[in-house]
Amino acid sequence: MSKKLLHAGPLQHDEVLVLLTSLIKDQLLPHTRDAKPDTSQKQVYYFSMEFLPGRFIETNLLNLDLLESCKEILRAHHYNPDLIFQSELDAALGNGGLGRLASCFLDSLAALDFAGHGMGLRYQYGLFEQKISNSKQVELPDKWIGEDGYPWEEIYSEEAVTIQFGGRLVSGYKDNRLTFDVIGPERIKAIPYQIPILGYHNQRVNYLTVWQAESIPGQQPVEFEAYAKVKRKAEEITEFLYPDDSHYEGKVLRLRQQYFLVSAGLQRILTSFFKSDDHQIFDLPDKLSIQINDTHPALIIPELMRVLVDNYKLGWEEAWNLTTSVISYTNHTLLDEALEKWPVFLVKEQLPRIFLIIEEINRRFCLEVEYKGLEDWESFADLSIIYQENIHMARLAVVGSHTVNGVAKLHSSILKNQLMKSFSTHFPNRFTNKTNGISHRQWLMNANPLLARFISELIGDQWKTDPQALKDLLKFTNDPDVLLQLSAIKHANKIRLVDKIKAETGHDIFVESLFDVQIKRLHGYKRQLLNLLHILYLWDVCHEKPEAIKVPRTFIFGAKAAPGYLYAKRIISLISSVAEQINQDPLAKGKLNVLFLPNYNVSQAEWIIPAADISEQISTASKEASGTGNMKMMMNGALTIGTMDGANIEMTELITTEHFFEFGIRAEEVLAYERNGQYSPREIYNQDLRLQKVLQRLVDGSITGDTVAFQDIYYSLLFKGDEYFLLKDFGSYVNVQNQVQNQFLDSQTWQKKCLINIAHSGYFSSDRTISEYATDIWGLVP
Ligand code: GPU
Repeated sequence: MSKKLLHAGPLQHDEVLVLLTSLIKDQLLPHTRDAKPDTSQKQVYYFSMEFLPGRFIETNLLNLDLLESCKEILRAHHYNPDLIFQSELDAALGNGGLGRLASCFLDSLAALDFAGHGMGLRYQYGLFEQKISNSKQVELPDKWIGEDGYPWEEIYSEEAVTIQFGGRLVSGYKDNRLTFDVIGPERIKAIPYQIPILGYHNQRVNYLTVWQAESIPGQQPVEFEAYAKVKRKAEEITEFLYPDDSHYEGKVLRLRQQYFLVSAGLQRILTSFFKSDDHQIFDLPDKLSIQINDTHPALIIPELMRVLVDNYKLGWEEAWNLTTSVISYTNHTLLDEALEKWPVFLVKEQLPRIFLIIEEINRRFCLEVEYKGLEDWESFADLSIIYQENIHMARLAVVGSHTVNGVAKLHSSILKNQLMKSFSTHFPNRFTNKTNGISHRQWLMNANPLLARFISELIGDQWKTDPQALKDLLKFTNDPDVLLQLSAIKHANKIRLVDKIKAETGHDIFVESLFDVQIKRLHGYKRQLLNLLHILYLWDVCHEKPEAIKVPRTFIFGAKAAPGYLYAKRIISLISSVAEQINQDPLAKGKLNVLFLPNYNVSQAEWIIPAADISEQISTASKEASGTGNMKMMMNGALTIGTMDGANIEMTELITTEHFFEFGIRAEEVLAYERNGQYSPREIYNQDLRLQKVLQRLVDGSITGDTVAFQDIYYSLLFKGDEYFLLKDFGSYVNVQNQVQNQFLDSQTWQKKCLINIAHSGYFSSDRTISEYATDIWGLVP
């Protein structure tokens, strides 16, 4: 136990947390059923370079059915449970949607009583902490592991494995087989740490295993400098998370991270598999499924082949059948800049045997296609896994998996019918859709206890284990009392947020205003800039026709930009600068308030989402694979303003467009413009006076007093083609935003729409998503 607890007197918040954590970990876990994994059940491993669990204390208490009683006891002893829970560190081993999805999936796997585990990396530094200084993003290291380690994890030093990089490949011939030996490889130790993932009221315990790299003692050269270098080179593998979201960087360290994860993870899985005496290698597909979260862990395909062929001496065909039966791949983006392509020379140098296997996979695949006739393919250029000195990881992942899925209907359909058309023609049954989901335990029960309690008062507790039962709320759509209470809950959540923001930033927010929220990573395609253009427009209205602003609004932004993504950082500067000007403009007072909340993360999201009135999901159609923030806000009774993109489309199918603020051009139109190059932002600009005024503000000095300050952004829209079609969608966005304010005036109708949104949000529980993966991809029996 922590040394800190040895003082006399009342316990500090973090000390109470230490006690609660140890209580859960040490006392409760050994009594739960699967403290030792039951290997007769098929095991699923979710391989991901990112996990974004946030804090565990409330989740674990909730799952153990101790949350309410624990809160009561704390209150009885004059502790504020919220303050205690908030003293837990927020583990940010991920960037955004992809990592958070992985964590929601682990939560659902355990809740549905599947043996489904996570495999990831234990980065010493998670996603950077963001500060805003002089309107600019500043990145600070996120040292999330405390002095006493991380309270939820357990180290298993004795189960460390060795990972090999580099070396010289020597082929030979033995027992009628080709053999491959790597001479003089660099060897690095991988140490597993396990974080328990508890099921909801079902006593299940699964694990998230995260690996840490260390140098191997005894191997190091004795000379100090050489020793330090070797140690450094090993440890740097798990030193930090690459802060890029949906963007790929061909850095050798990232490649080493990826191989380190798959090689370590696979060794652990196979060791545990063979612990059961009756398990034979050919049983693998019956006992094991591996899901890869985007292509980041796609090297598991050649790695499993290497192990089966070189270590277990299987023939290529046998090994290939096992590999493709075990592995399946989820694609999370169509954006070209996010599709990983590893330079051949890097892979050859770092992983010589793996490279050879990829070449062989590719050789056989190309032959197979050629044999069938090349007609579906333009040329080898669009089918070869290795092309122009690059390894196309998405192609490798498709060829080496039995199932490939996208994460929302539209995305899966573009993936199948456009981006990977030739592949889906060749493998007609391989492509499928699994629309994303979110954990309703985390995002409704934990984040919004007031709403959760109210829902249970109305329809009982069934929705907690069967979220689609939220539909029972539809009975109350015309009940004025219920709608009034719903509005009171939103109000209380808004006060909770306002107080917190006041305490942390000193900023005053008008609670009665409409809270208009855009929280997500900063990306050109997510179009935070379009939101800002609308704000600039409203600012003009404040000056020219103030009576047109009928509803005061608070715009809330939260977003981190990848440190190397300069355009995204410029938009953060712009938002912060505009916020500063508007918030001190007397003519905007009581009408417009703009906030950029620094350091957006999972814990912040838990405060903001229950307080949102409007959820901004305004990506350029076809660019957002799914989105999951859209689902979280819907479930918490916000109305969505959005384009027909990602899961927004399914949302409107559930609730009808009457309960959704739709705007903007459709995906087909965007894709057509991209093909024919005929989009002209200039033309739109010339015809829209509002737009002219708004864009002039970027270069007339009215934001910072400096006319060149935002010239680059102005240029990107007017002279550099407006890649994300902001000007094209500006008019319809402004119009629909105007409908938003008109409808907000009629509180009862508004609340009715909120209720309808909540009632249909059960479909977006990750329990539904995971059930679909389980049945359709992993072949699990519920
Ligand atoms: N996404 Br690829 C990430 O967050 N990071 C990535 O590296 C890649 C995708 C997101 C998608 O942008 C988002 O639309 C989706 O909802 C999420 O993955 C989960 O599927």
